Amino acid sequence: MASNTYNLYGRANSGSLAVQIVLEEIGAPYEMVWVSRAPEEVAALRQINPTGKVPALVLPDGTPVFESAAILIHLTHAHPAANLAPPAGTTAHARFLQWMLFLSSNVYETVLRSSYPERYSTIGQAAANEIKQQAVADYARHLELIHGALSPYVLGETLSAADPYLYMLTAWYPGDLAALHARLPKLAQHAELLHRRAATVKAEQAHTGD
Ligand SMILES: N[C@@H](CCC(=O)N[C@@H](CS)C(=O)NCC(=O)O)C(=O)O
Repeated sequence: MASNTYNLYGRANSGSLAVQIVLEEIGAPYEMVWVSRAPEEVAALRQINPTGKVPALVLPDGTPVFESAAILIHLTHAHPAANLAPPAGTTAHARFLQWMLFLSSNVYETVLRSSYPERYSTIGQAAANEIKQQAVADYARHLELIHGALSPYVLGETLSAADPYLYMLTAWYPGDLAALHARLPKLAQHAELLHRRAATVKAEQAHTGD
């Protein structure tokens, strides 16, 4: 009998959190495969995801998929009954794709630039401080932009896969998160709404530690 179970490759406090929340929201069966930063575990992960990063999702038919936005968008298509995205081809779906790609290519990018600033210069650590400062400023600017759209969710009244994604990325903000929430109250309300959901609670329990 064919399996209907997903395998989610993740690491505590990493991008696998949003995918796990969405799998929980859907109610799809999945197993977590925790990958540490140990070189042998990262080498094994490269068999699934050649970039050596998490998250990666192995679909029930055995196909591995990487890139968080692609995984999340795929899950909304594979499980339409969960209603985590508007129907494909509609204007509302165009808006959904816009924010998914914005989160992936802008917000997630600033997470990585602020977490690994030494990778963004040929002089490594020597430039890390300035690169990180600029990344944190860009991070806040991107969150400010999406804040303007929140009502209370990214797409309005209905939760979508963009919401756990935004929730995860906002929580990682490396500046003063309390000050950011005070300045962007709809972002604080969004975090509160998402934090209370049973799917988030369950995924966050699994995602503690490193
Ligand atoms: N564009 C990728 C980024 C994934 C990514 O950078 N993941 C981080 C964890 S949040 C990672 O694995 N970092 C390890 C490294 O860069 O060495 C995605 O959206 O899935």
